[in-house]
Amino acid sequence: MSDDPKDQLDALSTSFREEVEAALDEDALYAVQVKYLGKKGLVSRQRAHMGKLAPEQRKAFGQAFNQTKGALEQLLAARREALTEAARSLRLARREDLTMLAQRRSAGSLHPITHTRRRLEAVFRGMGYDVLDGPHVEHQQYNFDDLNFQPDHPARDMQDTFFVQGRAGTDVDPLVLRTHTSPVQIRAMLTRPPPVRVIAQGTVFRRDDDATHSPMFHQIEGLCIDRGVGMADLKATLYRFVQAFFGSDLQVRLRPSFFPFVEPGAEFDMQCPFGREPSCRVCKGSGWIELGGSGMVHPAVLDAVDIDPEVYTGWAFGFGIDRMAMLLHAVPHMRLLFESDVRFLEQFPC
Ligand code: FA5
Repeated sequence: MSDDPKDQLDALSTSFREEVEAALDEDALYAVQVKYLGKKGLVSRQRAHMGKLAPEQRKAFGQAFNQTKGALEQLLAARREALTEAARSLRLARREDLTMLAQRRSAGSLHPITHTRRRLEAVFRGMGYDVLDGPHVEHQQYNFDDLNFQPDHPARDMQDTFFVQGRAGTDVDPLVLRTHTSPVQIRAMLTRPPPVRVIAQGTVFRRDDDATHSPMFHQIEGLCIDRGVGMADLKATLYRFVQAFFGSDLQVRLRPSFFPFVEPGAEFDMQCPFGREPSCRVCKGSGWIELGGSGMVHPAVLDAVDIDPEVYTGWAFGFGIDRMAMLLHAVPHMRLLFESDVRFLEQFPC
């Protein structure tokens, strides 16, 4: 290399440019920066020549040094920006094709049964009830025996009930797919000392299949056990529930009925929220909608769970969540609720 400081500066400048071009990432570029422009870098050290130059040369060299250093710094900054941009493009290209058209993503929504169930639960939670669920595969004892179903009750027939294991009269503990949420009454009373105030909800199974009956459906059930509880409390609770759920002053009525685990037993109806139009699709002009079964817990059931019927009384009710959703949304066939057809489900923006 020539001894002339200006020539040396030019030579360093050339090799700097070559090395900057050759640097393919930020680390390599930084190494070039340190090598040439760092405190003790090759270019920085050229400044030392100033002291050795004659005064008339010193000024010209000083200017050339500053110009060269400025140009090299600019070059470095431009290369750094280009490398950062290239790295960003590479990252994006690896992740996604930016030229592809955006696709509409559907956010999904709650199933109408889930939506109805959650609303029902919220109403009863607000009244101080705990919400429970029980196993779908249930002991025959809890599903039938402890609920005072007689051994020859038709509901125990294989035509009505899915038996999972064993049958009455054999040694094997008979298990069934629960046919209603009422066995949760037994489970609640066996595990909680009175007073008991619970709601049981969930999936139940029967060998039914037509427009308004499905082999798998959902029920919600209320149970209250305390001293001095009577039918008036049951009716008042149902009335409060209907008001809270439907948001208007609709009446409820009880009609005598039979369920083995309540005495007296009653069907409960609510006034039709759509009035009493002869053409009403919901109540068919009667002005009343049948919701489910209810009644005072039978003393035999209290006996079965060791609660003294002389001290405690209680009421229970239960109804189908699917039927309620069908009534409210004018769903013509129950199967529609369980076929997972998006065209149907999209009509419920829950
Ligand atoms: C019962 O299941 C009683 N456990 C209810 C009860 C609880 C009475 C507490 C007294 C005290 P029932 O079999 O009527 O009752 O059924 C109750 C509701 O479930 C019916 O009103 C109906 O809405 C619904 N339901 C019954 N079978 C089906 C089915 N296959 N598909 C859809 N919903 C059904």
